[in-house]
Amino acid sequence: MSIVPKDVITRIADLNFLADVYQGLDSVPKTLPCKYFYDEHGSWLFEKITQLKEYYLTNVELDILDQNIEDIAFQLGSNVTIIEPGCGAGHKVQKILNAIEQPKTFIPFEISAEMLSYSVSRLRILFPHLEIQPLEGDFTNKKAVKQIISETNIGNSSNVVFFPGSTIGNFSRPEAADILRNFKRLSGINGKILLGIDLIKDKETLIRAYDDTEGITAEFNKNILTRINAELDGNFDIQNGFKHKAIFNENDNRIEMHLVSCKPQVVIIAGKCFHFDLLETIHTESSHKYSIESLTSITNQAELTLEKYWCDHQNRFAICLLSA
Ligand code: AVJ
Repeated sequence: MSIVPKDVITRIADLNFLADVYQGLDSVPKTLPCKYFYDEHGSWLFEKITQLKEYYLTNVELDILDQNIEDIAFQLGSNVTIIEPGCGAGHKVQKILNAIEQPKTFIPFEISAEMLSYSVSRLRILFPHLEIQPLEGDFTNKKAVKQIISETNIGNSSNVVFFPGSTIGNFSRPEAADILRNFKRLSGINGKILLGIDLIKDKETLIRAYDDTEGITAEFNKNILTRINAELDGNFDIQNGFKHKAIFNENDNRIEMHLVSCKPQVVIIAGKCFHFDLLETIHTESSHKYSIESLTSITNQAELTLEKYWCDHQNRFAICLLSA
């Protein structure tokens, strides 16, 4: 880090980003954390992805919610507090808040301050009588979760942790079990977790969902390089240097997104050089796919019980109700 030019890195957020990028690109094989896809442009690209025909996940999950909303609301009970880690704009929770009887409080838990204030303002207009208590923070951080529990009285009520969208898929299976353990703490006494998972299906459908014909996912993947160039004084050749690739890793039942180097090349980031061989890849994201059985092994590890789940007719996606 000593070689970072003085005037280049000015913000703490940039420093964390830089440290993660250096660590990832010094690893063998090279990696970059997928959370850095989501700056303003990346979040917008992801919104575009959710509207692609090939990316079935979002629409199928919204349909499952719509088709089963009465039963889901019944299972969640009345007068509950809903916590949504990584809530984004809050479009999915809107359906839940509409359906349950007298929701008590909504707690959006979000790492991006801009996204958090946007979704809070939006939901305050839609639900003027609902109490909204925004929490800014990283739900993967155990310490942050502990602090929230000790500073609020979340732990003493019955809450629902809502975690839709297959976000859990971005984590390895041991990490996923850890996150569910954290959520169990957040859910309080007799707490519940409503979790969206993408189900294992044929390889072709999965790869199409992560390598669309319009190239939006490719642009989303490359956005991490665009950010490194803009924010960390990098010189990636975005146009011709790297190609988007999606593969299905059958051993781990996960889609992997990679950026493949089209040539032997050296890239400089804030003064530090990284060498890439021809066809060397940067692994940028994993998206784990589940069966109900493989989910059960994770919920067992987190000492949670799978109470009920709702699927679409083609078994593409499932919304699962877990209880503490
Ligand atoms: C937002 C993590 C659920 O893994 O399917 C979409 C992100 N990556 N296309 C996913 C994503 C490529 C998405 N999640």
